[in-house]
Amino acid sequence: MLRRIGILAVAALTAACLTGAPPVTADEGPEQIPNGTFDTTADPWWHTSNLDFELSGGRLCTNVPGGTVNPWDAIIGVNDIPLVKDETYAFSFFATADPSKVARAFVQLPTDPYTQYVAAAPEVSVSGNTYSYTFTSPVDLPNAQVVFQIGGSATPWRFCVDNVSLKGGAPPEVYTPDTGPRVRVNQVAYLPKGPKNATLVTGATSALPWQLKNSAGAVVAHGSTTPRGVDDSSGQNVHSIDFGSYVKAGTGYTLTADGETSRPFDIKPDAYASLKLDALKFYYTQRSGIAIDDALRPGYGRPAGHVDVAPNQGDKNVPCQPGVCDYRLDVSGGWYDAGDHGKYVVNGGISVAQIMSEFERTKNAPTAKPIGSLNIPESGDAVPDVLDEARWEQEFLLKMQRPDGMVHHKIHDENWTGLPLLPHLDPQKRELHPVSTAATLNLAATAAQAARIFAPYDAAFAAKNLAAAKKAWTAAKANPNLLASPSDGNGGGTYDDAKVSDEFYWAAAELYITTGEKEYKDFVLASPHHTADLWSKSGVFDWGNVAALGRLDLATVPNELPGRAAVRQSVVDGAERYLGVVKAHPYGLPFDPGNYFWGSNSAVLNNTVVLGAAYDITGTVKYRDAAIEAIDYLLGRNALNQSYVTGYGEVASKNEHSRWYAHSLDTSLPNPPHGTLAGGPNSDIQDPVAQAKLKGCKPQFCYIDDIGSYATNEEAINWNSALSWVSAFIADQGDGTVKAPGACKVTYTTHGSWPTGFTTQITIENTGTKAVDGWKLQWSFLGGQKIDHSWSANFSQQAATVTAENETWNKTIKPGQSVVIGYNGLGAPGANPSPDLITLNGAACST
Ligand code: 9MR
Repeated sequence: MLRRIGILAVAALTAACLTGAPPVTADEGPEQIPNGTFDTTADPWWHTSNLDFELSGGRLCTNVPGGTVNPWDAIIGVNDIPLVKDETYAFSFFATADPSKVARAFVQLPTDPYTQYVAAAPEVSVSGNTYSYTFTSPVDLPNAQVVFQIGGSATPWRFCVDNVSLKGGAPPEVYTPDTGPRVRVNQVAYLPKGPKNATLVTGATSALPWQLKNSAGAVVAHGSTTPRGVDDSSGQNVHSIDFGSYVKAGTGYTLTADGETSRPFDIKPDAYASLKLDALKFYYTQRSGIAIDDALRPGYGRPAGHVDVAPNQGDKNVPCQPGVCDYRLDVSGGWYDAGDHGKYVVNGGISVAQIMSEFERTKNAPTAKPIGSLNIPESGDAVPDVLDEARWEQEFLLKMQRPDGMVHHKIHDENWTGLPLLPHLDPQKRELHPVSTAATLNLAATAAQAARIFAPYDAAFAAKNLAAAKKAWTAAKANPNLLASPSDGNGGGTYDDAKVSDEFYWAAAELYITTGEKEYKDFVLASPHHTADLWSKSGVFDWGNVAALGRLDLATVPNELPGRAAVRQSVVDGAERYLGVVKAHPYGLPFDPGNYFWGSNSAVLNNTVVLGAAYDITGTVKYRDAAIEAIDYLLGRNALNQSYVTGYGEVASKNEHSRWYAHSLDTSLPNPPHGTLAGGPNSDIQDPVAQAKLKGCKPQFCYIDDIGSYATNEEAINWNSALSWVSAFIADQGDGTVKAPGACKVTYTTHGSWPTGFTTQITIENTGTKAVDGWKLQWSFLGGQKIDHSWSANFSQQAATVTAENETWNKTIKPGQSVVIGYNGLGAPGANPSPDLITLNGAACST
């Protein structure tokens, strides 16, 4: 097939020379493939002896025999392609497969070890597609090879290829992001009664006027900017704008300053209700081991991944890496970690913990509201959907535990695969990697948490988790320093962690909260992490630093730890630190690490969790407002003027790195679902796309919405869990009106307990100035406790949550007066602390 691209490229080059303007980009550089169009000949292409060439319809075709084992058992290729170090290349080709198959396309070293400079594994269809990749060559090499590996199929098939192109050898292009208007806002919405802040990029050093306009263009508020100087995170001179005094709801507002008008935004009550759900719905389409039902996620249906159906080798009977073990495990299920098909216990651990904490917050935080339907296969059962989703992962984590209690660190492909590649089409061998102390303690922590949370819904599952948690704890103590290897990174991430004392602390904290047992209490109190300052400006916690997960739960989940008031106060101290960072930052985020790092967006969110938790503990509105302000950064108030959440904001990330949401590589695949968070700016730019485009970037600019940029633009389960927690927190603030505490004091005293039960007396005092006329008292048990027999109120129970409503005779509580009620409860395994949160007619009482 004749191509006109060469002529276009010459035209582009000429235009560039004439204007003296932009340097050539990789795909305008010289063509390096000697004959990629196969118009009259296949020369100088070669094939392995089991293939032959046929020129058919302007394409190069070959009939691939069945019965080969490895991809490299059948190859077509071309030699002697020159590569120049640090230069950027665009590699592309058109291919068809009949029947459709995954083919491998590599630009590589021609001899052992066949180092691949670009490796793609597109799923090639009968009608065919064009596949395009860019990479920066790490070497000077006169004789690289371009090969298509097409072996490994049990049955015969036909492969055709055309327009094979490798262009480049020109200097890397200078990439300039389109950052739009210089007024930066949250492009989704501000809450009517919440904070409203924006940032103006300008050369001006003194205050400038700003105007807020409604959708009709009328000015509804105005004021002056505050000059903030040069911001280190962006290198920009900026001003901040505070328009929080404007409280009227509406859509299509804009903010104008310095002759620039922002992208439009809303001021809207309940603006975060859909993000709260979408951020969690993300997990269903990350599931492994189950077909994704297109009726539940239109456009996202796909066959089950890794269930032992060819070409998958499956997760139901997985061997270890050679020499690591001699058994096999069924480790099917769980969530895929990110854009890859790996499953890693330490990252699954933090993710499922954070989602369970989001649920647990609904039992303990005054403003928290139920989470609602996620439209998953389990919707409609007796368990909240958020817990059904968490259980999908927790069941997988349990499967990673060996009989001796130790837990395998990870399971993934033997070798890295290319993009795109749907989960059910991954042909790689799956392998278990060695057990580690960190993975074992992740299971101890999450299983302990699951044991208390699932107790009211499924006592057997709760008991199974508690047993697994205790066994993991004992095993970790016996093997306290089995570390995952930092070099075990072929085919999957390493998730190596040289320090596990924080994992010990987190596991002990969860085991203590759930059981109340002395061993765990003593461990928590003796751990240096218990009193350490955890509130780093860069990031409070991540998959490798988990002490704050323990500290936050000790502070926010009821327990009787000695010195608990100091634990709660330490979270407030942390929030005070992050509040200071928000106030000092002209972009208003609680994150100030100097250079940004991989997954920075999740660090912004996890620091925000501390602000939210402090508000839950104290009701102090400045912490809540800082948490609400923090989300502005992720939704557009940033140097790039874009939202990092797919489907949210005028200009938003949509090409996150994923093997199955790979729309930009194969238009028959979808983009990531709405509510998917991108990893975010990363100064270390470890991938070839980022290296080609972003060299020398200031931290906030180290991001590109390109599917190839896994270091800045991947999606991941631990990042969406942070988004889920924070978006739920903000959604629960409704229109931003501060919820007043109740004028009541409740004394909740468990007078006695025996092996199967306990007895509790509750005094409700009206501390206000008006009579209470009719009341409903509510609290939640920690675990599986049940009301048995009660007096002086009408008791009912829904899972862990108890409601006690007045009798006719004690309906009225006059100011200063009290009512006493009580009950006998049925005991359940584990601790039975007094609740932190007791509400009277929906408002929190002091306890
Ligand atoms: O989130 C991980 C980040 O902290 C590491 O710096 C990075 C490199 O090791 O790996 C990230 O995790 C990736 C994992 O290794 C493989 N699956 C995708 C994860 C997100 O990019």
